[in-house]
Order: sequence, then C-alpha cells, then structure tokens
Amino acid sequence: SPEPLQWEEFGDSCYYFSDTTEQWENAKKICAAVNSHLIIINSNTEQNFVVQKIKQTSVWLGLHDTEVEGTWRWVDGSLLERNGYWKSGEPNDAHGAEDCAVLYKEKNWNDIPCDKNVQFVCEKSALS
Ligand code: 2F8
Ligand code: CA
Repeated sequence: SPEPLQWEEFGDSCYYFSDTTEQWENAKKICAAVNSHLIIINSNTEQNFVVQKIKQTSVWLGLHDTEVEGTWRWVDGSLLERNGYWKSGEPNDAHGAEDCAVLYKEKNWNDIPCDKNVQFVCEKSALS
C-alpha cells in the first residue's frame, strides 16, 4: 500500500510539502485528489511558516490569472485582495506567458509560466 502523506499542522490548516516538481495544473489535481487545495496565503505568519519549509527554491501558490489577465484569483475562486507579497516589478506577465504564481524562499512572489515544473504545497483544514 502507498505511504501515507506527511501532513504538517500549523494554525487551523494541515500542509503537504511535495518532493516532486509538477506543472501547476497537475499540482492542483494532486492536491484535489487528497482532499486539499494548493496553498492559499492569508497572513504573513502563514507565509513565514511555508517559506521555512521550502525544500528547493520555490513552491506553487494556489494563485493564478489564467481566466482574466491581470486578475489574480486563488484556487477557491476568491480574488487576491491587497497587494500580496509580489517581488518588486512582479507580476509582469513576461512574454505574455506567466499566469501562475510561485512563492520563493526569499518570501516574495513571482508570476511564471504554468508549465514550469515546481514543487508545491497542498493545504487542508485541520478541523474537518
Ligand atoms: O526579471 C524578472 C523575471 O525573471 C525571469 O525571467 C527572466 C522570470 N521567469 C521565470 O522564473 C521562469 C520572470 O517571471 C520574472 O518576471
Ligand atoms: Ca514574472
């Protein structure tokens, strides 16, 4: 039988930090398949927790502007409020081809092409 995933509890959520890298859509599907979603960052403390667990250089966020360019939505459909934690000059939709967001170890965000292979973090409620 497969090994159970190792979930880490923080606040009211549990987090799974992948070892594999995946394209954004596949990472989203993998999280959904284990009753979770790609991470939604709601606070600086949550972001700091995730950052210190990053294994490589970055992880996918559950944040994209695939539907309307420049309109950033979380995977639960909610709009990104405020300014987020974008790196200076981001999001810039470089080459008109950057619709998915990553969180870097340096604690800031960038938009990159969704077909890049990146580690990812799944989040689910710790309560349910
Ligand atoms: O200069 C910022 C720019 O740097 C890279 O492109 C050269 C990033 N691309 C990737 O990481 C794939 C851009 O997203 C970033 O805006
Ligand atoms: Ca960018």
